[in-house]
Amino acid sequence: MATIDGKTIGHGMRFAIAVARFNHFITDRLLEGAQDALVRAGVAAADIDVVRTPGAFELPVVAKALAETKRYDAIICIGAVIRGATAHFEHVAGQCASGIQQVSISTGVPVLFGVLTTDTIEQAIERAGTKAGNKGGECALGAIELVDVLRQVRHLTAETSK
Ligand code: INI
Repeated sequence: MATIDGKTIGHGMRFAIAVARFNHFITDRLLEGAQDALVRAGVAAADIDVVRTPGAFELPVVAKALAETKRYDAIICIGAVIRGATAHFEHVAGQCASGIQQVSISTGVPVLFGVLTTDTIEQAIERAGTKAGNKGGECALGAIELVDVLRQVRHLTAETSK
């Protein structure tokens, strides 16, 4: 029985971070958390590209374009969708989440969901570097782990098909 576990060692890996400008007070903190986590895990700063989108709704199309370049080991999507008085929240959050998942599955490039979906601004602040940590940083470490896991799984498939 084999167990495949990903490590969070990022040496030599290359990442793109797509970050929404909407609610930038929050997304800037998440971006900082993600960049800091990547660099502390051994990723070279020169191997991290940042691309801005207007809002979270546009993250999937940009993630797809980035994935198709084949330049990156993974794409990290960062946004903050905060509930307002209308149903807009549901549309933006839902389409963003399913779009990101679709891009990841259709391209085979890991695309991480570092998008906060909260009821209040306070909840978003808590997750952007205050009492509930920094979800951007957590997402970045998840990206490194997933790259490692997928490398191992893809290698295993090639070996066993011989
Ligand atoms: N975009 C966000 O990233 N977060 C939000 O909370 C948000 N709300 O609530 O409206 C939001 N809307 C903009 C949306 O992502 C698109 O940029 C816009 O609809 C144009 O397509």
